[in-house]
Amino acid sequence: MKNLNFKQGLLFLVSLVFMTTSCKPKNANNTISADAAAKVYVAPGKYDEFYNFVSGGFSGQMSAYGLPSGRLLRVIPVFSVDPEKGYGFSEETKPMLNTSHGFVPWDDLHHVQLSKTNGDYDGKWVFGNANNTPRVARIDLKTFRTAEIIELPNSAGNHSSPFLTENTEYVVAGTRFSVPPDDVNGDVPINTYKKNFKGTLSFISVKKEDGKMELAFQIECPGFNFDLSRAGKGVSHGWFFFSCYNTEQANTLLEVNASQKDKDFILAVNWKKAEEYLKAGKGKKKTVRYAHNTYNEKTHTATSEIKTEVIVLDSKELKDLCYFIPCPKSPHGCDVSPTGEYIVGSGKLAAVIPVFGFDKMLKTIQAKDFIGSFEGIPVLKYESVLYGEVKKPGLGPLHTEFDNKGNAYTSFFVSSEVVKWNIKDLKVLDRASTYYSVGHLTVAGGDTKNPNGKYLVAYNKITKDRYLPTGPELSQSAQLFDISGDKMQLILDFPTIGEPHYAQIAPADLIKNNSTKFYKLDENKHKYASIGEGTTKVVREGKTVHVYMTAIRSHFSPDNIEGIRLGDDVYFHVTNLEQDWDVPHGFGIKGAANAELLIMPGETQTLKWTPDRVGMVPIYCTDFCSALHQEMQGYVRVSPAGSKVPLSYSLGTNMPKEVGEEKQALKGKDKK
Ligand code: K7E
Ligand code: CUA
Repeated sequence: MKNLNFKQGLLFLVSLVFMTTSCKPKNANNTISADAAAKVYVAPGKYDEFYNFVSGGFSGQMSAYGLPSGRLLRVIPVFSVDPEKGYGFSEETKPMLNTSHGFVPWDDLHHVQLSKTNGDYDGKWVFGNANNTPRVARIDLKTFRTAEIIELPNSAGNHSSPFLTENTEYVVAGTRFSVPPDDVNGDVPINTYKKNFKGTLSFISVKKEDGKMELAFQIECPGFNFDLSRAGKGVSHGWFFFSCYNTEQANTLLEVNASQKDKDFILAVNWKKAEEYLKAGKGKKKTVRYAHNTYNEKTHTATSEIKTEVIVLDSKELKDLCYFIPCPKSPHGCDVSPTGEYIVGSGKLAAVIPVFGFDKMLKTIQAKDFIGSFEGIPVLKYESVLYGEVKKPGLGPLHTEFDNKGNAYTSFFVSSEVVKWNIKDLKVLDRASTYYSVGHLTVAGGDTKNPNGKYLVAYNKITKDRYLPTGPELSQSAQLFDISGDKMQLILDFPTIGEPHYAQIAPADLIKNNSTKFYKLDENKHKYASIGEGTTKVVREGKTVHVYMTAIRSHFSPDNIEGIRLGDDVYFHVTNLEQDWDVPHGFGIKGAANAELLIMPGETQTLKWTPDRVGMVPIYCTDFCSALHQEMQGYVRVSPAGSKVPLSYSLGTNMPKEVGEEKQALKGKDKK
């Protein structure tokens, strides 16, 4: 090798590698990929075994995939407008995106949580968080639509959210950014963080029957960054755990200044105790402003209400409510094992994974084994609460989920891998590379009392070289692992919508049979619904025109409208008269500055249109609905302001004169 130059050396190496690979049994690779392919193959016409609900990150949406196929089933619009569904464009859905700041058309959704009963998914709802303008949404899994959104006052950057207690008693949300509370003057110097900034935890109650959310109470905590959280379950039911960083309380260059301390905290909150304090009237009413938006399925219309009050419990004054558990190096994930016995903190910069014992925590509290207090909250002794540390797990631990065999799986961003370890003896059992830089991971049922195991999905941040290039931005990626054996096996890559953070996997059987197939026309209580073509009409109220329109294969009623004038605002209220599964109609009108509509069977949706010129304006159905879909069209005639053209509308009767005359001639009546 001595006299080989660099290039030759490289060639030599390459050919060596080539030789070794080509010496392998010819179809070793094929066997592995054939095996993997068989595992993810869902034959045409067959359903997937699981639903995978995936957060869309900066897209503000959520999406539903089938597993193991990785097929995208639906993007569910939540915190961003969605032209595919008309969400945030139709008059009915606009109020869903209303906030105390007005209409917010785009947010950032990081975490999804399926509703639970007795610690297991019940298939009713899935919740999501808006990170930017703090909100929590509830999506109904009968319709896969956002049914409710509640804004959170005293919060900024709703990251530690939405996490649920084991019977969906509460959806909990911790603020990422601490800020001065809403009811005090926030016009203070930024460097008064320590004095003026507070961290707020919100507890949203969820009604068992219909999922209706209310902001039950908030707990005011010291000013830190709250990052993630999990409810206790089983033995630890009644408690909530939040990871905190920036306990240094830095207000600038956090990258350096919030990484000073050896340990930050996990905040343990006794929410049963909070309920007692609330009952005893220990909460203080605070004046705030937040929007609470609800979609009504009978009127097919959302309403937005601004609320002005919240009850706040003060962690400084109320004893036995909050405790700090020291946790190494800026913890991110904070996950609770299926039995509720263990709390796993994942310090982004730590070399170990600390596992805390819930019973040890209780004993430490009882023995008052504190190392001090922070703004009135006792700080427990790390060694006393610690069950043990997972040694040399990897670099940059982020999140942990659990299987049904007593194992935990932690994602490592920096070393780009998933590491499997045993909860009891804390030994590392297996590691699998991800491509690349995994953030969240999820195991089927991985945060429940009874995980399904079987599959794990890693959600990766960087995907250079995994897919065909698509310009400067590449698709984010999910990677599916079979975890049923001792070793994790990568069996599928699939691209995702937006940037996935957390996701959950639920058995399809929990959800699929409850799916709404269409809305019943006789239950349609929309103010402008037309139940049947006989009730369609066009009504002028000054400069506002309401078009009561219907759509059925394959025409609109009416399909000829005249007498619209410049200066009018026209509202097309289109009712889809179909009563069958999967027969939506669309509605588009030339020049509509707002949007189009997509109307589900039995539903009424409204498009506001303001004509901007005189002339002939076509309308048509945008969703291919029958062999004569292309015939599903009509015209609106726009006349100048002040025109004398009378308002008229019709379907099938507005014929040319000659045709009319011919018809009459055929009947033998000659009027001439
Ligand atoms: Cu780790 Cu926002 Cu849950 Cu992303 S967060 S990865
Ligand atoms: Cu209706 Cu196409």
